[in-house]
Amino acid sequence: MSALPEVEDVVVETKKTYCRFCHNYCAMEVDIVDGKPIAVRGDVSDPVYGGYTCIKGRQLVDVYDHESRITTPMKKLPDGSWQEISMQQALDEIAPRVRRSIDEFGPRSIATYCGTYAFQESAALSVSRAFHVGIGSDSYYTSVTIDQPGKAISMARHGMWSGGGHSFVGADVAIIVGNNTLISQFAPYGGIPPFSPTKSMNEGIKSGLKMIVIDPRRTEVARKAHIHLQVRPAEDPTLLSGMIRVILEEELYDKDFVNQYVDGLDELKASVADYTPDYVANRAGVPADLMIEAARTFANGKRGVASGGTGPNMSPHGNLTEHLMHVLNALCARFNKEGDKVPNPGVLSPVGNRKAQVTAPWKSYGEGFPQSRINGLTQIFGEMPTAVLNDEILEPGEGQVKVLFNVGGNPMVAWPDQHKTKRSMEALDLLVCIDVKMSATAKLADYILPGKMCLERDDVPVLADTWYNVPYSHYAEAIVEPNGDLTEEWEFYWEIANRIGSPIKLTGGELPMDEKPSKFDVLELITAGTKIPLSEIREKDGGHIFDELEFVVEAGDSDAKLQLTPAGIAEEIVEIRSEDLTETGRPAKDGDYTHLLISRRLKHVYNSSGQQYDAIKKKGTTNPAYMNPEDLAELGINSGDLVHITGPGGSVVGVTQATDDIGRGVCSMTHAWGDLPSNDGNVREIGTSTNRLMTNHIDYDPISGMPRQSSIPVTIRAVVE
Ligand SMILES: Nc1nc2c(c(=O)[nH]1)N[C@H]1C(S)=C(S)[C@@H](COP(=O)(O)OP(=O)(O)OC[C@H]3O[C@@H](n4cnc5c(=O)[nH]c(N)nc54)[C@H](O)[C@@H]3O)O[C@H]1N2
Ligand SMILES: Nc1nc2c(c(=O)[nH]1)N[C@H]1C(S)=C(S)[C@@H](COP(=O)(O)OP(=O)(O)OC[C@H]3O[C@@H](n4cnc5c(=O)[nH]c(N)nc54)[C@H](O)[C@@H]3O)O[C@H]1N2
Ligand code: SF4
Ligand SMILES: [Mo]
Repeated sequence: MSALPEVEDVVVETKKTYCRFCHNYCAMEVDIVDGKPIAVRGDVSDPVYGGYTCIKGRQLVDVYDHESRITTPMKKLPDGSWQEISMQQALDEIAPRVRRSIDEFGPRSIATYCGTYAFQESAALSVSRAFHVGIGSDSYYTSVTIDQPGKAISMARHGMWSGGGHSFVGADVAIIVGNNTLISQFAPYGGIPPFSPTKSMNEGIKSGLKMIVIDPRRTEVARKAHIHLQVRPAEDPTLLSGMIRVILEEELYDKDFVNQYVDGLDELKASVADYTPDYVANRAGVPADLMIEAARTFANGKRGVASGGTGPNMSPHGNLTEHLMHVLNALCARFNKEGDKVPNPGVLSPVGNRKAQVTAPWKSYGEGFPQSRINGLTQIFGEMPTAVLNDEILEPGEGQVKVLFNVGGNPMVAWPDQHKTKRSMEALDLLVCIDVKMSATAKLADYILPGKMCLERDDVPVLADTWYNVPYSHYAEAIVEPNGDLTEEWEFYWEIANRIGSPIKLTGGELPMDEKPSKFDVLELITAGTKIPLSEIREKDGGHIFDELEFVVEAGDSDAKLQLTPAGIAEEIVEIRSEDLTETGRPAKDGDYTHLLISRRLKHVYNSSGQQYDAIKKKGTTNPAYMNPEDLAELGINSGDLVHITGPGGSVVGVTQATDDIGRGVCSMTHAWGDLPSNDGNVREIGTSTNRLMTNHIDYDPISGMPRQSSIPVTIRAVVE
C-alpha cells in the first residue's frame, strides 16, 4: 500500500479524499506519514471515478511541499522587496485599509475576483459573495464572465425546461460545439460526462451514439465523432443557423412539442432563411452535404443533446451560439418528459420539484441591475463583468475600484488585454493575492497570503453537484497538517469581516463572529436545505451514490414557453448574414490578418497552474503555437521555430509546433502561460500569454464585455533568430 519501505516505526495511514487540482474532483487515497502526504493514487472503490487520476492530480505530494510553494504570508515593502510576516499581522494590516477605502471611496472601491482556485474551495464563492453583500459592494467578479457567460445569459433569455434536458448517457445523438472533454474534463451541461469521458463515449458509440463535433481543430473528441464539422473559427452562428434552417425546411422538428411549449418559430424561420447550404459552406468552410447530414442526424435521433464549451463562447457572438444550441434542443424536444426519471436531482441542491413544463425566461442583466461604468455593461447573474475590471480600476470617478482581492486567480495571464492588466494591477491602492506560488499577478501584489492546498482542508463538491449522472457526493476532510501559516479563502473574508464589523449571511444563516466557525459549520450554512444533510455525506468514508434520491418528472401546470427569438436574437442572426465577405468567405470587417488564433487546453497543466512540477515539465515547458505544416512551410520555418504573433492588442513570441489537426490559417494555442511582459525572453522555458493579443475595447460582447479570447485575428511572421 505504501510508497515507503516497511520500516518499523514509520506509521503510514491511508485516507480517502478527492483531488481539487482541477474541478473534476477525482476520488483518491492518500498515504500519510506524520501528517504529511507521501503518496496519492486513485480510489478504485469509488463508484463514480473508479480510480481515475491524471498527471496533474498525481502531483499532489509535490503540490504540498514543492519548493515553489509559498508557506508564509508576504508583504511588499516600499523598496519592492518582500518581507515574511504572520497571517495575523497581514490581516491586521489589511483590514483597516479596507475600512478606510470604504469610508473614503465607498464600498464599491472594494472588489473581489474569484479565479479558478476559488471554485475548488467549496466555501469561497458563497462566503466572498456574502462578504460583498455585507459591505454593500457590487464589485464582485469571477472567472465565469471571461469563461462561458453565454451559458447563463442564453438560458435566462430562452427559458428552461424544468424537467431537465437529455444527458449524453443514453443519447443516440450529440452535438458538441468547441468542447474537448477528453482533455479538459469539462462539460457541465449535457456534454460528455467529464468524470469518465472515454468510458462514456466508448459505451455510447458501441450502442449506436452518433457524435457530431463542431470544432476548427480535429480534437481528441472529434477523432471519435461520427461527423466532424471542421468549422472556420467564429463561424458557429453561421453553421448552426444553416443546420436549423435544414431542420425547419425539412420539417424534422417535433411539431407537437413546439406547438405546446415554444414561441417564435416563424420569426426564427425568417431569420435563418438566407443561410442556404451553399452560403454556409462558403462562409463556415464546411462541406454543404456534411452540414445537411449533421442536421438530419441530430433531428432524427430519439434522445440527444447539443452543448458547447469555451471555444465558441470566447469567439464573437458567443451568446448567440449558446442560444442556437438551445434552439436545436427545443426544436427536437431533447427534454425529460412526464414520468421520466431524473438521473441526478442534485445531492447538495435545495429540494425542488421537476415538472414537465417550461420555466419562463428571466432577466439576468441590463436595466435595473447594478451598472458598470464601462461600455454600457451591467452585472450579469449577480456578477460584474471581469472583462472590464481593469477599466473599473483605471477609470477615475465614483465607483472606481481601489482594492482587489484576487482569490485563486491569475489576472496577469488570464484576463484579456495583458498590457492593460499590468497597468491596472499597478494602479490599485491594495492588491491582495491568495495563492500558492509567486504567480505573475502575485509579483505585483501588496500582500500574498498563502492558501491551503486541497488535502489541508475540508471540502464537498458543491460546484459539481448537478454535473454528475448519478446522485453522488463526497465529503473530504482535511487529512494532512497545514504546511505553513496558511488561510482558506473563506477564512480570509471572515477575518476581514470580523475586523471591520461587517456580517456574512449565508443561505442557512449568519456566520458567527464571536468565534471562528469550523469549515463544516460554514459548509452546513451554505448547503442548508439540501436533499441529503451534509452530516450524512460526511459520515461516508469516501464518495457515495445516494440511490434513495429517486426523482421522477411530474406533470406540468404552467403555460410558459421557451423563446426561440427573444429580443435581439433574430436581428443578430440577420445582421451576421448581411456582413460582407471576402473572396475566401471570411467576414471582410476583420480586415487583414494571416491567422485566427483559437484557444485550447493542455492535459498536463491547468491554466497557469502546474507548470512548476518536475513530472509536468517533462510534458513541455511552453504553450506551443500549433500550426498547419503548410503554413510553416510558407513562412520558411520548421516545427519548433519561433514566430511573432501580433493581434490588435499586442505581440508575443510563440514556439511553433506542426500539426495536421488544424487547417491552414488557424493557430491553436493555450492561454495562461508566461509571465509579466517584462519577462519575455525565455518563451521556450515559460511560454507566453495569448491575452496580450487583444484589447477589450474592440470586438467585445455587448452583454458580457468579453473581447475575442478565441478566434483572435493575428498576423504570424517568422522570427529571424
Ligand atoms: N485568451 C483566453 N483567455 C482566457 C481563456 C482562454 O481560453 N483564452 N480562458 C478563460 C477561462 S475559461 C478562465 S476560467 C480564466 C482563468 O483565469 P484565472 O483563474 O484568473 O487563472 P488561473 O491561471 O487559473 O489562476 C489560478 C491561480 O490560482 C493559483 N493556485 C493554484 N493552486 C491554488 C490553491 O490551492 N489555492 C489558491 N488560493 N490558489 C491556487 C495559481 O498559482 C494561479 O495563480 O482564464 C480565462 N482567459
Ligand atoms: N487539463 C486541463 N483541463 C482544464 C483546463 C486546463 O487548462 N487544462 N482548464 C479548465 C477551464 S478553466 C475550463 S473553462 C475548461 C474548458 O473546457 P473546454 O471548453 O473543453 O476547453 P478546451 O479544451 O479549450 O476546448 C475548447 C475547444 O474549442 C475549440 N474552439 C476554439 N474556438 C472555437 C470556435 O470559434 N468555434 C468552435 N466551434 N470551437 C472553437 C478549440 O479548438 C477547443 O477544442 O477546461 C478546464 N479543464
Ligand atoms: S487534476 Fe486530474 S486527478 Fe485531479 S481532479 Fe482533475 S482530472 Fe482528476
Ligand atoms: Mo474556465
